[in-house]
Amino acid sequence: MQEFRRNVSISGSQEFTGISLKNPVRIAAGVLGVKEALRHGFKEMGIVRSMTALLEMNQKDGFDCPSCAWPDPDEPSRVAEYCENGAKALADEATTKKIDAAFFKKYSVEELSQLTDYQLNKFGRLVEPLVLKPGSIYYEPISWENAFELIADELHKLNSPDEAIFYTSGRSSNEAAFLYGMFARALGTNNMPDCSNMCHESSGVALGETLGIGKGSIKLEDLYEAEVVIVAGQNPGTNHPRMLSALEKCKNNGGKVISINPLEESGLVEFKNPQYLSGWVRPGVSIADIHLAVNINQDIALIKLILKKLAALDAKSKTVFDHTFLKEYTEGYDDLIEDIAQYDEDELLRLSGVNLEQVEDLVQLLASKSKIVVCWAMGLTQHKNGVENIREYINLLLLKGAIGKPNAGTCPVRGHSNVQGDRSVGIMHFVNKDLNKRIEEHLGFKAPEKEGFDTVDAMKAMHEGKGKVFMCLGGNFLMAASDTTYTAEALEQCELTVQVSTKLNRTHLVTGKSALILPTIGRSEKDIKNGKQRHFTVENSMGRVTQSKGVLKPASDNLMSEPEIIGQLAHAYFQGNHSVDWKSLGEDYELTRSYIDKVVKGFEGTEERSKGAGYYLPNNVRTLDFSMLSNGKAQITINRLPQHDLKQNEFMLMTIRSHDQFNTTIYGLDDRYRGVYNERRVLFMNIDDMATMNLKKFDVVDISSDYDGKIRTAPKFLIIPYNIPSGNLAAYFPETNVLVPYNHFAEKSKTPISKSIKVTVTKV
Ligand SMILES: Nc1nc2c(c(=O)[nH]1)N[C@H]1C(S)=C(S)[C@@H](COP(=O)(O)OP(=O)(O)OC[C@H]3O[C@@H](n4cnc5c(=O)[nH]c(N)nc54)[C@H](O)[C@@H]3O)O[C@H]1N2
Ligand SMILES: Nc1nc2c(c(=O)[nH]1)N[C@H]1C(S)=C(S)[C@@H](COP(=O)(O)OP(=O)(O)OC[C@H]3O[C@@H](n4cnc5c(=O)[nH]c(N)nc54)[C@H](O)[C@@H]3O)O[C@H]1N2
Ligand code: SF4
Ligand SMILES: [Mo]
Repeated sequence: MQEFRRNVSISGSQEFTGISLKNPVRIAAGVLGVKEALRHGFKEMGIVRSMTALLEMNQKDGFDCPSCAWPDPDEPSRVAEYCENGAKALADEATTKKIDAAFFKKYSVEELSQLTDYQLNKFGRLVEPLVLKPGSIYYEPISWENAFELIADELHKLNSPDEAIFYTSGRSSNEAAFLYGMFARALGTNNMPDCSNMCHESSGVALGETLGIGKGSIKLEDLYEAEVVIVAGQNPGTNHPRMLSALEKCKNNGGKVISINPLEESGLVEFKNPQYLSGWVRPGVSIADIHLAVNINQDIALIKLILKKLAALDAKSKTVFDHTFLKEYTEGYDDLIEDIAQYDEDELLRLSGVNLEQVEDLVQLLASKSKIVVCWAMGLTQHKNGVENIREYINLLLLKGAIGKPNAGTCPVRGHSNVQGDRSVGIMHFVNKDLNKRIEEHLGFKAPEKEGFDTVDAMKAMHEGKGKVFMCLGGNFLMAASDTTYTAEALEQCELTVQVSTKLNRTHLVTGKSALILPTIGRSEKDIKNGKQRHFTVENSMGRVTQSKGVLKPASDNLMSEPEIIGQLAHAYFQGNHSVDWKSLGEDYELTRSYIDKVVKGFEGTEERSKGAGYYLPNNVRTLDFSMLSNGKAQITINRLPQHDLKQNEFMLMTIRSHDQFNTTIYGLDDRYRGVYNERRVLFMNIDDMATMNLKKFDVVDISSDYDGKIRTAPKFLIIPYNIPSGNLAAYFPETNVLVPYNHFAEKSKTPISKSIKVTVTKV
């Protein structure tokens, strides 16, 4: 085991917690969902606080749900415009439990690191700024002023601004993200890795290359009357629960829903809508009309098979593909037809692992429909060929002319509630020349023109001692990034690590020589300055910008808002010698918005326009403008079949979320939609594979990966027999991140291969 400067554990306890199995709950939401939501809320924050907050969540004059980025309807219902997991996220943030300096005096980082992530999160909210000094194992209180001075000093000591790295997790507001990104640039670096590097970066790249914008094209309402909605590599019942209401509307209007997923995820199978009274009594509706149990990372084989079959039908009738659309708006059709001709249908079917009749059913359906939406998430992005996966689905949409018209198009379902907004307002490691020009014009400084580090490069730079100050605006970098051991070693190399956070996590415990925790105000809390309540703005998964205003009393009087933290830090660093008045911007969000308005294209008039239902940012796909692409056309692409080269004893492992977690924040130990209770160290396996391996239910195994001759092991997992295609395995993230090699990632997007890790399983 790696030796760390402080004697910390990078996993915490790996003891089993007392598993029990039940039949998976197939009906998502419904009565149980609401009950679960209230149970979590009442327990964590008390009845009054829960009800006050829940009634204002996702309402026009309230706050945006801190959980996922699924959009709210134009006219939110006054009751229950939230879901179970939104309520859990709220309860987790608005908990009345707190950890102060006395707590950290009692428990050292070494002791705390022995606990699980679940235990760490449960302690409650961080309520005062804390410092971990070189050589010490105890956090102690520090004043805000001294904290900013400490960071400014370390930044001044750097040989180059590129030794500083500024990570962002997607929960920050547009205002905070804008200031943060501008501060990094003012300092002189584009080192801005963000959680989307590990998330939808593959989508951004694929969409940018083919359609000219790295975002989806549909609006929420488009789903309601779509004829076919394909949900690929996504588990909405857990991760975007209210999406099921939109899919239900689609079905009520006669639309068909197709699930493409190695797992039959609950919610897509049966769903009860808690918003309607009828949802309390009638049986659940089955959402998915066809479920294709594709093998992990064989979507390209499956879509090629579908395209081949559609092309054969089109060759006869010329009505299956939209030839008028193809001619006018796309490039690459002939090459694609030539390319798919070379594949053997039986081989594609074998690779994809799906059932032929179901493929035929889907082909028949697609042949006659053109209002088609493809929704996807991490099941497509987190593979070596993540970009190509998405491009292949886009091919299907383009061939059908299902782009740039109502009820059709692309829907990458974003993760964190404002991950899309953060990117829009300037959190990016690459250079945008137009943005830089506007920065110079309106903020009066020259932004750097050298590309910065994304997540993978940031890890490498720190590991090599080239990244010395690592600041995180939210998130839990250690547990979110791949290759936990490597990432821990990387963090250790830093002079200073700084976490702007709401809750305790492992990145606070495995740190640079010095470390700071800067506690901040949560989404649901009132952000009051000089007696006036401030609000901020966010962008949802479909590109709509709205306001968000908290309603609860903050966890402590000693919290600082994110924009203010950045403003004060920039002020401490520049000491007033800069073209930007950072301190005022951090305090006055209206002033910040007036700069966003000028500096970021599409945000003009954001102050006024973000009120009420808000406004949509420009989207060239919606107006069929592909002028930014080669020959002004949307691009049909040629994508290769993935090469896995699995050895005989190797399986393909995907690392997924349970129903009781938000990324690295573990709310509880149950995954009731998969029937697992009170344990997270589980490995889902097909029963035939269990028989071949001579394994029984609850046998204990180690999981290992071997990349470039390096063996990485996640020890002690319980075998669970599960309905998963043979050869495929599933386990939870982040416990299995140790297995993901830091240097294996998607081509072009550098998203770690968290959904297709080659592993072996050994009984212990
Ligand atoms: N409650 C809750 N909500 C969340 C989150 C959370 O942790 N908890 N996280 C948020 C974030 S940041 C994100 S990015 C999203 C994540 O949302 P999802 O992407 O839904 O999350 P995952 O659990 O990673 O699920 C991936 C799904 O893809 C499937 N899959 C895996 N590999 C393949 C493949 O090769 N092909 C196909 N077709 N399917 C595959 C898996 O079986 C699984 O159903 O959710 C957001 N919302
Ligand atoms: N193996 C594997 N690895 C993965 C994935 C996977 O599917 N498999 N998914 C990847 C994906 S999609 C993502 S997005 C990343 C997630 O990576 P991150 O965004 O880095 O991780 P989170 O777990 O969302 O961050 C949780 C922490 O954020 C802080 N926080 C919460 N709310 C706020 C707030 O309002 N402000 C501030 N400042 N802090 C706050 C809390 O302290 C909390 O502990 O993980 C990635 N890693
Ligand atoms: S669907 Fe997502 S944004 Fe909407 S209430 Fe649920 S968790 Fe929150
Ligand atoms: Mo994500």
